Amino acid sequence: MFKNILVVTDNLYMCTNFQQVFEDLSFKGVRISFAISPFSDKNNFENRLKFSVSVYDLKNDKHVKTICENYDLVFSIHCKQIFPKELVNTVKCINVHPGYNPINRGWYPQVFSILYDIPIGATIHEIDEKLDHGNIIDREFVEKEIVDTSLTLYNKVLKKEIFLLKKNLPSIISNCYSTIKPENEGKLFMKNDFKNLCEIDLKQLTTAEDLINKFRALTHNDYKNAFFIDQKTNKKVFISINLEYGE
Ligand code: 0FX
Repeated sequence: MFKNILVVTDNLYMCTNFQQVFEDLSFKGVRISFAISPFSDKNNFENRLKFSVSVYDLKNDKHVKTICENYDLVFSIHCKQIFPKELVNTVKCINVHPGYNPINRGWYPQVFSILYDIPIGATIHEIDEKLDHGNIIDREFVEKEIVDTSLTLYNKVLKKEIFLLKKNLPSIISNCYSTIKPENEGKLFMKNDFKNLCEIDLKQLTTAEDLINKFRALTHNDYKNAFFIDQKTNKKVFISINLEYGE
């Protein structure tokens, strides 16, 4: 049984849900602490969570040493920093990933799932030295519909992550879970792959289907993702798309 758990996160919604799942399962004699990376704002987290969080910079050796000395299980719940090898080789580290490993490794999996028509889901896995790569504890697909945009598909993935956490947290904390090895190296998309998608070339020939899928993949709430440059004003013009089923 793990006794001292640290959750490192940069996602308030997932952090709140993790905390709720943990509380509902009422583990006896298990201490849990929460931390954010330097990418997040401590005041913002503490005001919303009503408890204190530490700030750990996983690029700082002293911070990593502190984690290694004080915790026996560390979760990455959408932490924006990569766990360094000193950490993953010293303490059991587990990641909750908004994609189905190994086919959706890396950044913004639902974006690439829509764009390249790849299946999508969520995964809980052990962290090794490579990104979204370690042995898989559990994973499930979510259903993608033709009217899904990045936002609606992302929301389904987060729901699946919470479902998987409820299902697997007892065996993970009791250290009696089993794992499977990812079948292959899968696909890995990085933040730059996303950035490179955003500018639409007005002269590029494509099919209507591919263009609609690109707009679906880049429509996420108020984020200004897809854009083209207006020839007259030289200004960026941002684009998002709305889809709904008819009768
Ligand atoms: O926390 P998170 O949901 O997840 C991301 C990565 O996808 C994940 O693989 C990694 N483990 C984690 C640490 O970071 O990311 P987010 O909250 O920054 O963004 C959520 C979604 O919002 C994203 O999937 C796509 C969308 N988005 C985000 C930004 C910043 C956009 O469409 N445009 C943006 O500029």
